[in-house]
Amino acid sequence: MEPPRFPYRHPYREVVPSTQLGRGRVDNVARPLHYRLPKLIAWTDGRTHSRTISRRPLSSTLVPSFVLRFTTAGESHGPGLVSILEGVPAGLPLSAQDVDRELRRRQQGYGRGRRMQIEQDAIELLSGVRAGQALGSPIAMLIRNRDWRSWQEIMDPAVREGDPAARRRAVTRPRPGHADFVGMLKYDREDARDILERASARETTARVAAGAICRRLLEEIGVSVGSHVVHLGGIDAETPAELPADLNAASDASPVRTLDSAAERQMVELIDRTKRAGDTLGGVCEVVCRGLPLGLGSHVSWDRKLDGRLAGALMSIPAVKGVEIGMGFGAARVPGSAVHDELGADPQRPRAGHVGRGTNRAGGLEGGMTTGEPLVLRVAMKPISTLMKPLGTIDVTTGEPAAATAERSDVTAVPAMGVIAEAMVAFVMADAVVEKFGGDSLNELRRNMDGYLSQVAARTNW
Ligand code: EPS
Repeated sequence: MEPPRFPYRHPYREVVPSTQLGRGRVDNVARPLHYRLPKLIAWTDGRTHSRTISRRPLSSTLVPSFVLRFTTAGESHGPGLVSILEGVPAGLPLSAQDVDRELRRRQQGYGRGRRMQIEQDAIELLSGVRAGQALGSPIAMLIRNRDWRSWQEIMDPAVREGDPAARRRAVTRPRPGHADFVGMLKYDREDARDILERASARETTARVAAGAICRRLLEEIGVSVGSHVVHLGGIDAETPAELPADLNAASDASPVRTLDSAAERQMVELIDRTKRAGDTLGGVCEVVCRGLPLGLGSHVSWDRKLDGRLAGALMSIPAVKGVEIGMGFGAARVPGSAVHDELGADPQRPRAGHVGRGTNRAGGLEGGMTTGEPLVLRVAMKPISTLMKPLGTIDVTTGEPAAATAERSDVTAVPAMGVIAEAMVAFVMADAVVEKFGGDSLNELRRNMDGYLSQVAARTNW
């Protein structure tokens, strides 16, 4: 695969409320949120600066998060999935449809198996939202598995008469590349189903639900997150010099979520051929986040750097094996003059500190902080490890050589992975926004962000 070509042009318009420009305001303080003490300090000459004292919450995710937290629960063929997101400012306009739209996007994509025809993912909002607005309390969502109907006997949480006989379809031939084998030994289980049900990528439904709420928060401050497939199973997609302003409208229109129609045809054919061969395919998605103000994240400590927070979040997606930021690995091959983005004054770019860079090889991050340029990340997924023409393994009941279990599965889930990657990026960036601007309510967050942007504007009024 060719190294990614940079720069792309990412057209977007910065939306800056008029209150942000030119004037400082006496906007005293954001009240402390659970984990931090944000303070916006106003000077008599109208300038403001913000100070933040952060304390890390006990995070239940892999990723160091500072204010937002989410956790998921649920097995692939159990009764349903649960997603709980905490730390969302009160007053965020929110409906179940906002989340369901994203869940539907995740279910699309050529190459999925029959399961996606069975499920019609939608949330039931259990808490944290009233009359279309977030309350600031934990938001709990339930997504029922329609396939549960066919699995009640096998997945029943209760002991059934005749157990363990009723559950004889035990999975004992672990799939190479899956969590099956190590999970069975580590958790002392005899049936790999006890592992694979939770290791299943079905769990990503609950992530997309949490990410959809984070996306709503970002939208409120003029930030968008989109993705497209740039590679699938050996086929590169041409990326246009200018990405469409509405990236997802363009990529979602393609069955493989790519912007290159010639590559799309080849990818679809390849998926068909691979299915006939009983094999699976991986690929690469690009995620782009536009409209971010400069200065989210921090250079001061390892766990506050956004590079690590983003890479950790993305690498936690099942089957993801690599993340590149900007030029990524390509930056290691060429001299610095071909890597770093030169700065020039640009009065049209208030969110980038009135600086234009011309190129965005850094992918929107310097020193672990946003530069105000679009955030550009590439995420690589390995092929799914359930092969209909199975690889060799052992039967753990006998230790004898065997063909690995071949359960119904997908040929590829790369198009869906882009949507999941968007959700994880939305979570990390929404966390960084609330970390920087604080606020128990959306109004408070907006005021703090306005004050910060006025301060930046005052410093860069060249
Ligand atoms: C998956 C196997 C397939 C996928 C599933 C992930 O499910 P099943 O075994 O029921 O056919 O469809 O993905 C989803 C259910 C989903 O919602 O994305 C696996 O083993 O990881």
